[in-house]
Amino acid sequence: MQPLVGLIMGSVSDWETLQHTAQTLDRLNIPHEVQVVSAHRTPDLLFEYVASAEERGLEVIIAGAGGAAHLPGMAAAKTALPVLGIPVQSQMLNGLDSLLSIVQMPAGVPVGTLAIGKAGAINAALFAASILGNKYPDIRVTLAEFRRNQTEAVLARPDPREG
Ligand code: RP5
Repeated sequence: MQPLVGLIMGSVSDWETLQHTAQTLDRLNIPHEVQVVSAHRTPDLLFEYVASAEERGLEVIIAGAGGAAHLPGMAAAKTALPVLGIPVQSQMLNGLDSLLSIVQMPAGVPVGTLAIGKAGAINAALFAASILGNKYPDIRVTLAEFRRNQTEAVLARPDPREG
């Protein structure tokens, strides 16, 4: 199926976090592609990837990076597609560096910034589903089902002492 989401990350080391995005997209049946594209190590590839994203049929870009995490911001600079940024938890500063690098965009070039780490990785996929659900009824239905199951799972176990 034609990918609707482009999931990119600054390094293979980001996959440990970003795999949760891919798994959630799989769970929601959202076709996606995955690629390592580094803002610093492969800047030309980044520009080519993002500049051609729309004509290749991508409708959302999810970019995860850690440390001096310029990937989401630079991706947003090259496309008007929605770009969601996931701050990967860095070793030295626990991801606060990643978060601030991604969230503090200048007015005019937005990145939808998620939480640091696994929660942000999962929520980026759910956010993409919300965006795509406006156009694709199947995705809207699948997302509603995901939310319903989540609610039922919480209601089914009100007392945490019971397994
Ligand atoms: C960033 O630098 C990547 O997104 C990664 O989170 C971080 C470290 O990369 P590696 O040195 O592990 O390749 O560009």
